[in-house]
Amino acid sequence: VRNHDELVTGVLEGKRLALARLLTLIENDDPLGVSALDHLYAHTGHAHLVGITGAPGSGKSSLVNQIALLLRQTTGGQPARSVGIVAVDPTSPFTGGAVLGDRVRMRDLAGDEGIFIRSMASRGALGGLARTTASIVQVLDASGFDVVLIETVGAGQAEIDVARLAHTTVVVEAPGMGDDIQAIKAGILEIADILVINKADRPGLESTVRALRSIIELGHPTQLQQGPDNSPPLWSPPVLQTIATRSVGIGELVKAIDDHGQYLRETGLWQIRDRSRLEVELTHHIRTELMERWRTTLPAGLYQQMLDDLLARKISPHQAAKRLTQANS
Ligand SMILES: Nc1nc2c(ncn2[C@@H]2O[C@H](COP(=O)(O)OP(=O)(O)OP(=O)(O)O)[C@@H](O)[C@H]2O)c(=O)[nH]1
Ligand SMILES: [Mg+2]
Repeated sequence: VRNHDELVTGVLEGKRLALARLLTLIENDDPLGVSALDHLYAHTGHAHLVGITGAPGSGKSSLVNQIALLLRQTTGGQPARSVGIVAVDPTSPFTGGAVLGDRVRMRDLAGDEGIFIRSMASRGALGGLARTTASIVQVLDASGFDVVLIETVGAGQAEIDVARLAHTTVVVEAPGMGDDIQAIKAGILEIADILVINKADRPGLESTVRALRSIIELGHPTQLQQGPDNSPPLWSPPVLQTIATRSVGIGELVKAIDDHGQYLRETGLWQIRDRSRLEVELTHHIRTELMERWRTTLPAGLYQQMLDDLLARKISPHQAAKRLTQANS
């Protein structure tokens, strides 16, 4: 894959080599990647973007593998779907057999043309984790994958931002984590459309189920199934149980993901979520553009001078910012 057109055509045709090449260009902030993205953008907007987030080791990768395997089959009246997978900063690999005990099925996943897996290290994301992930997801979307699964470790704001890229966010917990309600990050629960307690074969399941259900009920009273007046019915996040290593509960999880997608489309929330996501992206690009323009016109030395003055308490940060932004206008 040499030039721009070849890259764009290759991605639109779902060619793996072109896909891999473009994703690398994007991760490296290469201008060729940016211009290819510009051309691909018109072809995005079809994939169901599903975020899978949760504490380290809760079984996200195992679940992603299982979900992908099931989506490749015709299930519950749904046709087989192609699946793009983005794993952000994975500590456990998707390929190599360690994730799935069943090596035969792992081989199926690795050799399946309808599945594309991309792992990215957050440290390597030059343009910021959320933005680089957004671009990678756009490429997979344009390439025609029906579902894009995005795995992130739910730890900080960056991961929550990544989760916000998704139409549907699945938060994965494991038994024991729910014992201490304080330990459950409110921010993570806030973004959950579906809650999964994986490792349901482990002790402590009941108390985790209870803890999560009570938190959900606080945020989503069951009496409020219908919102005020003509507003769409509210979505109450289901609390599901899975054993990823034994393929238990995966059908219910995939059904919940499909149901949520259908709910978003029927209520018009799909569009609303897309719009607010795109607004965040637009604002980011504007900020970057303006900063770059501002830097190039800044008088030499003024920035360092202002920093020195700040340090010496001669000027406040607010005053310094004013001086710096007015210097070039
Ligand atoms: N007992 C049990 N073990 C599981 C289950 N699901 C996953 N595991 C194991 O838990 C470990 C972690 O699983 P992963 O799928 O790598 O978890 P992860 O959340 O992706 O981990 P990170 O990406 O490192 O945050 C592996 O050893 C899995 O085999 C389950 O349902 N039951
Ligand atoms: Mg993982």
